[in-house]
Amino acid sequence: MGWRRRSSDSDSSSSTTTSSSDSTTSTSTSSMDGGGMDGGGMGGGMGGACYVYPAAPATPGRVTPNVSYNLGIDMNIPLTMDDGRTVTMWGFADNGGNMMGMGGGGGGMGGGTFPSPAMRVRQGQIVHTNLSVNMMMMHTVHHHGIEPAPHSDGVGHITWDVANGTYTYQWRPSSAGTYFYHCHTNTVLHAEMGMYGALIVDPPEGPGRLYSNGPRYDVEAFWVVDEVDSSWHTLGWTAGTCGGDVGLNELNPDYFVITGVDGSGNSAMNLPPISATVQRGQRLLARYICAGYHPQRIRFGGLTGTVHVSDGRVLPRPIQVTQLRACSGERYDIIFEPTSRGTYLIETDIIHWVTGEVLGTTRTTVTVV
Ligand SMILES: [Cu+2]
Repeated sequence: MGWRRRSSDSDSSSSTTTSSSDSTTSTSTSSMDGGGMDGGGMGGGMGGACYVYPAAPATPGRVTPNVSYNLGIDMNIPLTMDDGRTVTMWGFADNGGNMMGMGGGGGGMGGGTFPSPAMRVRQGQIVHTNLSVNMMMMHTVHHHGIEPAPHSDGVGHITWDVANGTYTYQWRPSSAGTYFYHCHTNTVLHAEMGMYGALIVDPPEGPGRLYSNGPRYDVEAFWVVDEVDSSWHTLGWTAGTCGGDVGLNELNPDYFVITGVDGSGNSAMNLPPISATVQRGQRLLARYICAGYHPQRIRFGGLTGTVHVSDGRVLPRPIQVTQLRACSGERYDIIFEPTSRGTYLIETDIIHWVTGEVLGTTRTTVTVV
């Protein structure tokens, strides 16, 4: 199913064949250089020369959902950094679904935010994510850690990319915890550009417990930590996939963000952006997502937390931690029960995966009253 891009720009006579049984499409190469910049910069709206755009198929096995999200694309989301500079992010827009905000960064003209709005569903519900793309470009929604049928998995090149039209990803979460969703087309670039959001799976009884018969919590915090290499943020959506080398093997981040806010603390204007306040005796559930590419180390500023769930699966035994290391795509559900008043600094170091150098640090706080 789906589409395949040509093997190289120079393969000018190639034909592209869909593998689904219903259509076969041949294309000829346009005269455009498909070297990755044909998206025309930040907006990236024009099509990639090496792509074909089949219509979105019907979702196999489609049934009536319990919950639906209707997503569009926004590739012009301004994010203001600590130093006053604005970097363009991409994201999903909630075009009528029942999504909740995440307190993210800038809002784009197309209604998108960075991070994209969070999805929140209950274990066992049938969910439809309807992604509409109408701009001669391709994107997907991959619900990371969920296990749908292959045609609803949203992994570009392997399952369905959405070009012109609307495709419904049908899925049903089987395990409560913290997940995230992201675009999986030209993933190295599109995820870096910000095309992701949190995905919370509550137990069937709803929020307030981490999982069925699991620990309760009173307050939630979303710690979604990422790095930004602003030199990537003028590329078009096909960059690097049509034969050109645009340097996507070199990620040199100059900004470090937590839940859509530059938390590098490199200006006097910086304030802890997404601070949580909890009363003594209450339980704080921190939903931590490593959304970057470099490894991270999150430190809890003197608080001790208990990890109950990792990557959407309950641990055999809870683990007490004062810090954690995480790699790309990992999630941890950590419960804090602070007993002393104070303000605790939650810092996440972004660590170069080869040299071990700390490239930057994001900061937020937990205030115990
Ligand atoms: Cu995308």
